[in-house]
Amino acid sequence: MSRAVSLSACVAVVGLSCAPPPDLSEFAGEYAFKDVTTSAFEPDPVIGGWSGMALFDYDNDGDIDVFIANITNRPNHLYENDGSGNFSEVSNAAGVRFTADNSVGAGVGDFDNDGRLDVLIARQLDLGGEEGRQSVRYLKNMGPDEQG
Ligand SMILES: [Ca+2]
Ligand SMILES: [Ca+2]
Ligand SMILES: [Ca+2]
Repeated sequence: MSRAVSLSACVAVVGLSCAPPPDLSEFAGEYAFKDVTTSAFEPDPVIGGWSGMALFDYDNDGDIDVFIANITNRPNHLYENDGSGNFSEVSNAAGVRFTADNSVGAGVGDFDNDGRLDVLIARQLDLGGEEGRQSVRYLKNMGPDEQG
C-alpha cells in the first residue's frame, strides 16, 4: 500500500487528519537524530490515532519495548524490541490489542512486586458511549519475570 493510499484510509477510517511525516533530510548535519521510523517498526505504525505511549521492558529480556495507547476505536499496540532498535508488533500474542478501547494514555509499574512491569491504560469513555465501562484498564503482566 502506498503512503498516499494509507493516509487516505487513515482519514476515512479514523476521521483525523494524518499529515505525512516531515521530511527531516533537510536538517541533515544540523541534528543528532535521524528519522528511522519506517525501517525500525514492522509493520509501519502509520495508521491510528496514537494518544499515549509507555516505554518498558515488557518481556524482561533487557531491552525497552513500546506500548501505544490508541484512541478513536483503533487497537492498542505493543512493539517488541529485537535488541538493536527494530520493533515487531506483538499486540495479539501479548493480549493488548483491544479495539474500541478509547485509550488515551498508559503508565507502567510493577504494581504487585512480582518482577514484571504491569500496565495501566487511561480510557476516555465518552467516545464509546457505553455505560458501565471502566475508565482505566489494569493489565497484569503474566510474562517472564526478572529470572526469565
Ligand atoms: Ca524487552
Ligand atoms: Ca527484545
Ligand atoms: Ca507486576
